Amino acid sequence: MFDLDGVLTDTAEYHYQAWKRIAEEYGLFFDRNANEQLKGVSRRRSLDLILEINQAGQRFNEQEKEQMVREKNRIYRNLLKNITDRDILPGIQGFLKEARERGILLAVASASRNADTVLNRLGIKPVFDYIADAGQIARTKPDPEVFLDCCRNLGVLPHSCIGFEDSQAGIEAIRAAGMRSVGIRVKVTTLAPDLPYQGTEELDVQQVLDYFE
Ligand code: B16
Ligand code: MG
Repeated sequence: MFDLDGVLTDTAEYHYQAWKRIAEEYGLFFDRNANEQLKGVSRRRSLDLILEINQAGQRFNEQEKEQMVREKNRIYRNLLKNITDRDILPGIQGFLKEARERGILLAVASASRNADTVLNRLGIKPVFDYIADAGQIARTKPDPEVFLDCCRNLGVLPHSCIGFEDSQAGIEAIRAAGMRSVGIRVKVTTLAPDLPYQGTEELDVQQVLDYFE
């Protein structure tokens, strides 16, 4: 099961640029370090984290917060127009192809409501047996809900699944689901991935399978 942003492609930069514009517009502090905390968490939770960092939770009413989230998504979706299959991270296409040839079921477990658009633009949607719909997932990572949803829809038990993640929240979600985790350049603060890699170009199907055998 694959996370999208940071594992299949790197949309984190676009998320960052969109939030940065919102932060500037509303006079809030936001930098790349703060952006790390936003990886893998939902759009609304991302805004709440930015407001927490700024101790500004009370400064905006609910309507304003909804407006900020809407605006951020509009900016982000505009940036997504730049994405093509050249944005698939190195090694990913070969890795997915080999896994598929070996009959391994593949799913996308992303917190992004834009996952479908991104996968379409990357041209890799048909590779997957199931793509979770973030709009139907109530609890964001580190809650295991999105991974358990994938297990249910693939008809497999969590302990026989491997999750690929780049975020700390994602690694915690995989662990909470009862699955094994592969980390892609995870900035570990609490829980380390079972099998860490420094980049997608290092991924090797046989090595991953041997490790979790
Ligand atoms: P959207 P992932 C996550 O994707 C991003 O890492 C996170 O930064 C973003 O806030 C979240 O998707 C929601 O995205 O605004 O498009 O619904 O890493 O879970 O694939
Ligand atoms: Mg991610």
